[in-house]
Amino acid sequence: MRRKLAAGNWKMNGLRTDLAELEALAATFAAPKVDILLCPPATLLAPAAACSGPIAIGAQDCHAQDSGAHTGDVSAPMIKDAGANAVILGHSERRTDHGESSDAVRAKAVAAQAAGLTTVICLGESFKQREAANTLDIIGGQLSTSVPDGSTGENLVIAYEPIWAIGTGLVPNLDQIGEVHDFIRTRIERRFGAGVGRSVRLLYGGSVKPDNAADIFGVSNVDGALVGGASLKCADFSQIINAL
Ligand code: G2H
Repeated sequence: MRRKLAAGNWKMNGLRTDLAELEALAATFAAPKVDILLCPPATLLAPAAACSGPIAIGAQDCHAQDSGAHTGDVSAPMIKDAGANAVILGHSERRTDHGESSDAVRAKAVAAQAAGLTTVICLGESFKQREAANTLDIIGGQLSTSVPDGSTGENLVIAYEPIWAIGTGLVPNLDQIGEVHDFIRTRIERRFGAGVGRSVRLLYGGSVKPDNAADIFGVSNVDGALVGGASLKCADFSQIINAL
């Protein structure tokens, strides 16, 4: 039985004063019935980990190497050292803004899993690709290349985030969400075997809000959500978590 997971992605938002939202969340969910993960910007990882209580803390990216001459980058061991235990990888904003290929995402995931981090690997099609009926081909390709061998139900979470749904208020219909999640489940069962394949959690991401979360969580093979804008405020994120 997979434990539900509500993950928040603050993206490039958050100053130290905003940790009050995390503290409020930790107080609200002192004994959570689901797993909760919050991914603030790198500057807040250590202070967030110090005040997050039962809420796990994750980063939003990492480098593929553990250390070295890579100005501005943060490595997986550094993230672990800051008190975090997860990292989002391959978000479409990284793939688009930083030209990250699925090969690059896999290299980062290998490093992150070796450092003991859970990797939340993001996949998603553009609107043009969906209109051209290429969604499953795109997702299948990203999935096979981005996810490393050796992944398990403990160190891998997959987030399906259609690019056109991110921050737009647009959401695929429930059949479309179910089709992609079922497809991902089938693929990972085939690759990793039924045991591991059934233990990996699949999240939906893209404009998840308090008013649509319950419907989305009712879709087969949706084990939770990766939430952007609505994770910034405790009140909104709490409603989404309670819908799980
Ligand atoms: C998708 C999501 C979080 P939002 O990027 O990863 O953001 O919920 O704001 O669409």
